[in-house]
Amino acid sequence: MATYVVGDVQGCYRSLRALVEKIAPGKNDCLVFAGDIVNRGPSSLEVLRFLCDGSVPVRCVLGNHDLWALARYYLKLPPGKRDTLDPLLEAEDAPALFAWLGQWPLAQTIPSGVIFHGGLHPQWTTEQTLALSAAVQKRLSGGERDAFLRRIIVRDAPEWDPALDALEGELAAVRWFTRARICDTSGRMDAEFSGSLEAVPAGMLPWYAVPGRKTRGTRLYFGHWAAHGFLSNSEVVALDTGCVWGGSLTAVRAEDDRVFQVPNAEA
Ligand SMILES: [Mn+2]
Repeated sequence: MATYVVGDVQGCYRSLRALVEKIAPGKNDCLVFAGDIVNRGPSSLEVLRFLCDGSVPVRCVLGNHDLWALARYYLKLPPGKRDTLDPLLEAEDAPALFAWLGQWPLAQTIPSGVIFHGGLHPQWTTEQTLALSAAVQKRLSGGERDAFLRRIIVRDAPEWDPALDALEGELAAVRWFTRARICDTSGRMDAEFSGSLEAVPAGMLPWYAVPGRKTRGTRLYFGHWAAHGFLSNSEVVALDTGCVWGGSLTAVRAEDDRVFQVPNAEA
């Protein structure tokens, strides 16, 4: 009954298969993906088919690229720069694959903590984090899905504020869950920065390092920040090791922190 938490796959199917072979999960084990399972890499279609086919028990949280893929499919949008989603969008089983992808929340509980793709606002409690994720999951599974996706991709979400109404609050939450890396001590995020820890500008810090962060005490697992690199301590586990950029694909076993890692196997 082990839980393996896996970093950003981004369409790297051969690397994913190599990692799963290394883990050799039993049928009572579960792989939990930290989001961005598709795009940029060569084989998003094969990745989704593999995760969807039920041979390995899988759970996911959505990343920015997953939301972008959902938006491209349901809103019939043209490709963004460096998109590699066309074979997936044009597949005959695309309806089932996108229905599967669109079912996942932005954050979920695993036995040792909480997993999400990007970051959490320092003022959110763990309970509030899961409630915001559930609200967005509901929005994405209902009649407002397309209108909500359209708002997400124009990237006009406000800064998080507890006084925001439900819709604006959920949009601010999506931005945090899927795009956060750094912010200032008041929780204003810079969603464009993607550099290393050494390159974090003065006055900014990793979202998890903000003093007084209210999720302290819950172990947090996240991806999205390839230049950050792997980190595992009592508070956070950073899982994006840049597989799609020629790095490696990493998983951590929640029960004992054992690390499983394979080099990029796409070429
Ligand atoms: Mn990402």
